[in-house]
Amino acid sequence: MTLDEKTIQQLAAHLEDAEREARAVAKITDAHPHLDWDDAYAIQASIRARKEARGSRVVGLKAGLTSRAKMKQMGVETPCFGLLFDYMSAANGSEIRMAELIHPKVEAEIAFVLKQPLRGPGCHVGAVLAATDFVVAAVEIIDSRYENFRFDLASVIADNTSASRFVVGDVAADVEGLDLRTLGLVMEKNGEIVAMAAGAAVLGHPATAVAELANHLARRGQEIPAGTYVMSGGATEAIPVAAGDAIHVRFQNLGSTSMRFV
Ligand code: OOG
Ligand code: MG
Repeated sequence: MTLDEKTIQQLAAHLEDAEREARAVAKITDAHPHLDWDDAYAIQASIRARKEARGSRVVGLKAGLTSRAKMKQMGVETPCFGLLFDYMSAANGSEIRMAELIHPKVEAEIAFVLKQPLRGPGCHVGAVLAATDFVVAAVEIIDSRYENFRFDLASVIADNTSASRFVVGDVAADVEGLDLRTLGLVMEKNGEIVAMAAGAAVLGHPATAVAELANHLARRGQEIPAGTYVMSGGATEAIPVAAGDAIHVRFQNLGSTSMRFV
């Protein structure tokens, strides 16, 4: 840690206000170049406290920067973890209002819903699969609060990993009999294919992202509770969207997920 409690709270307010007012700000490491990952997760926790005080609730967890495509696109090599709040959840097929967002991008993800808690250290793919109730298709709408969507790892963690909206598919699949590594997905924007991937794009197996989240939380004395919805991170690079765009992602075995930006 390099920051005092007051600075952490100030930076949390700064980033959360930027989100609520849908306006981009300079990345916080410009003014605080020594800010480390612990500072960044402390800022994220302070954002959580602010939202909970206003009545919002955490409804899931996310891993990000877990695929080569995403790491290369953002120039960051280490996965990050963030929080999904109730107001971020949008129904499959619904409209997403651009006026509430800054410069959104969409990414296709495989999401897990747990039936048992997961606790690190040493959490691995096998433990995740054993604890999984079912998997579902998901699309995350990320919206960095930073100008030009440019950041470093500490800045993006503090900004709750660009979390903004997410859409969950309606097919709940048992992991038994499903090879999540070869599960394919195809993303279309306005009827044209813009990205495609297989589950293995995410750390070799998307359950690895969930295991890494459990191991990350263990370092903070926490676990992933039973029942948690966890997004494993974009398998493809993120695709920018504008008002009028329709996104449709077809997942092998998991149905499809769509939304329209208005
Ligand atoms: C950070 C969030 C990354 C993912 O799935 O890789 C993320 C960003 O790229 O803005 O959610
Ligand atoms: Mg994501």
